[in-house]
Amino acid sequence: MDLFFRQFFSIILLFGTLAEAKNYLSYPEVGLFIHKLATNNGLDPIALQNLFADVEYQQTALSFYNEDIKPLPEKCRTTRRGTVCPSNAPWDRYSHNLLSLQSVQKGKEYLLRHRKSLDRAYKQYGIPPEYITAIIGIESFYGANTGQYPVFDTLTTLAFETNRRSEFFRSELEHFLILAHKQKIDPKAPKGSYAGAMGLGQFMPSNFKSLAVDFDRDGTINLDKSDDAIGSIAHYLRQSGWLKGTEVAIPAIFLGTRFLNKKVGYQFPYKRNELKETRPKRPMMRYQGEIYLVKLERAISDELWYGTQNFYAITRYNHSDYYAMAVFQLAEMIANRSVKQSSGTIIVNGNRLDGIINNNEVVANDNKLAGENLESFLDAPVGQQKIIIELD
Ligand SMILES: [Ca+2]
Repeated sequence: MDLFFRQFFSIILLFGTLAEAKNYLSYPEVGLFIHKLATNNGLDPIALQNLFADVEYQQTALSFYNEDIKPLPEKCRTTRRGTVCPSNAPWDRYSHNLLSLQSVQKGKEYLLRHRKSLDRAYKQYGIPPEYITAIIGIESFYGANTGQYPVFDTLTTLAFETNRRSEFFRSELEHFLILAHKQKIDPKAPKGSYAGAMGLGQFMPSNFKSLAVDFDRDGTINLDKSDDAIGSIAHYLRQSGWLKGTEVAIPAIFLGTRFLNKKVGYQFPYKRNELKETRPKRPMMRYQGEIYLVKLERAISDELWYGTQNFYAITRYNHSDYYAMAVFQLAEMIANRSVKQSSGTIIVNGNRLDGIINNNEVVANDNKLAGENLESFLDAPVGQQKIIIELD
């Protein structure tokens, strides 16, 4: 699994068909790569040379992993109230399409349609149906788009052109060619995402062997079919340490507009007593383990969340905090639980402050508040703070 910025999908559709033939045999690393596969895995070097001599260079796929190429901004639209431009803040941009009303609605329909298989996966692996559904929704829009990119050409482009994940993609290309050799399929045939991932859950070639399961027991693993995809995603999350019946993320409070006090993300687990500057908005009922701070950069201020071990498990599917947060929020919305907070007013000791509550955190424009009240605010037991939040 890798990054799937579905909000850039329109760009893919725009440029996805533009392909340029390229001979990768002129790259010295490709010669070594072929030699290694022939020597270690018994693949035919002549067949491999023919493959690499004629590759459709995948420029759009590459743009997602080479930061010099920026995605096109979304267009503003004119309404009766004036011109409305979408927020260009990182989380707003990332989540815009992934968490659309349409995506939530399709998710509810998918969950109902595949209830039996999803319930069986929950019994066997402990992963709630809405989470498996949300992953299928984000990865392939519930099976409607499993990718139109030629997997071999895409992985070759990403493996040998300059980009930040080229080493990863070189390993995936190796897995892919060995898989094709063993299953006796033409490497040029499979289609996938711009990262070379395949099926409803967008499994990368390296994950097939150890994590994909034949959940409908028909003798083959077909990740283009819902049953096998559902079982395989559940198996993947279970193997990544998912704890049955435990929260995934809860909103947290901090004072100020930007959270800069601590390192954030799945790489940095914290014990509860290390988190003095923040406070969960409600008690965590079923989880005592380490906490991951998840920061969502939004237009006016940052949102902060506490992620649990289950949040971390989702990042094993795709190594991105935003990805895991999108899965969490989509799953919760599919299950009719709210992840959004209201805007409102802050009242401190009876005084109305010029501030906003942007989603899940208190934001005050009055800096005095931070100096005078932050400690007592955060040290008070939940529900007894002197700051009263009025929600509209
Ligand atoms: Ca099967």
